[in-house]
Amino acid sequence: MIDLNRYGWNDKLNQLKQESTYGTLTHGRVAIVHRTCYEVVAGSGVFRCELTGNMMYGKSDFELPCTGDWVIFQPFDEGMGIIVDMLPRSRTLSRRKNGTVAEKQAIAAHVDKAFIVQSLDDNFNVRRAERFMVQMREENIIPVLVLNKVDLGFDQQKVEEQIRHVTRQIPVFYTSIHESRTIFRLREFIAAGETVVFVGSSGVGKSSLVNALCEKSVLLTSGISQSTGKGRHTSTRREMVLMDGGGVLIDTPGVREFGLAVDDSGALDEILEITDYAQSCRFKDCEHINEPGCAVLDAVSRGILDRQVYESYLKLRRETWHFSASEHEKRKKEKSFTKLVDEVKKRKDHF
Ligand SMILES: Nc1nc2c(ncn2[C@@H]2O[C@H](COP(=O)(O)OP(=O)(O)OP(=O)(O)O)[C@@H](O)[C@H]2O)c(=O)[nH]1
Ligand SMILES: [Mg+2]
Ligand SMILES: [Zn+2]
Repeated sequence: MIDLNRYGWNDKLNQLKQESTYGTLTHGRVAIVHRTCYEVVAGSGVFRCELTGNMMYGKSDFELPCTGDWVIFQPFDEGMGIIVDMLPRSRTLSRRKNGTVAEKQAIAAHVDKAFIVQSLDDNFNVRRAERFMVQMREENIIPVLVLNKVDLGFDQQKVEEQIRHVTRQIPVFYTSIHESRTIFRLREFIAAGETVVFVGSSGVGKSSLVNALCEKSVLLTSGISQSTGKGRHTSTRREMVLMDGGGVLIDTPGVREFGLAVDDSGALDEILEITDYAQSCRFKDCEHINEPGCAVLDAVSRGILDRQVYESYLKLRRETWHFSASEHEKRKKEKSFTKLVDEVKKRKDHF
């Protein structure tokens, strides 16, 4: 028997299940998404499940189950099942799909915390961290910055200077898989039943950190494998594992680019601390570009607000505007299309 509470199951989810037409069937959490099937952890074991046609029909990629989703399924054979429903999502980590303007891709659902992992070598980049922070804040996921590979040595003062504004907003951890003390502190920060997703570039040590936290090799890393003597494994899928003593960890493959899928820049203003100043701008609709009496520009010129943070803000804001404008445009088109179909139907009925 598997205790699903350890996987984050709770009263609220149970309530949602009761509201489903299939409330009496088995529920479970998606651990891995394969091309055509889903590995689902349920009370009586792990099942390989497929979707019913109904679940697939007319759905965008975003609406199909992703890692971390809670689903309801009908077991039909030893370890096999058919997914018939998915519980409503909350706190879904998504990003803009590569090569699209406004298409969202779901990465992990029902997430409590996100560990934004960077390694303290060339990979360290505060602008990239800000980008992740904005996305997390938008979804009400708690962002946490994890600076890994401290054992390699780095200029601590320089790093601290660059992340000062980040430190004011979110927790920051310095870690190394070779220093158990740092792993211990990170583990303490993950409560039982809590879901943590790991994001960041390839090679920063996401899978290694998951293994270190679990105190065993549950995931392949690009380290040298002791059994084969070969190295260079880069993660290719999102995978959910359980940490001893509670905590659900979701590892993700490193991404080159993380396009924002943010619909309103409120989260951005807040996390980059623009709101603090914007309240004092002369005009309510001030865009903080060249307006007279702009308190944000004033803060920049007085050196209270770091110019690089301000520039990063403008850049990210442009991106969120672009995303939400295109999304609204898309919705409008869909609506007018539905209307057209309805009219055609009505006309048909008429004849
Ligand atoms: N020195 C040092 N090396 C580390 C540390 N953490 C991970 N590594 C090494 O960094 C390399 C990459 O680690 P992975 O865990 O595979 O990185 P990843 O972030 O999962 O990479 P992708 O799966 O490609 O996204 C491996 O060779 C690890 O052994 C650390 O704290 N210190
Ligand atoms: Mg990995
Ligand atoms: Zn302003």
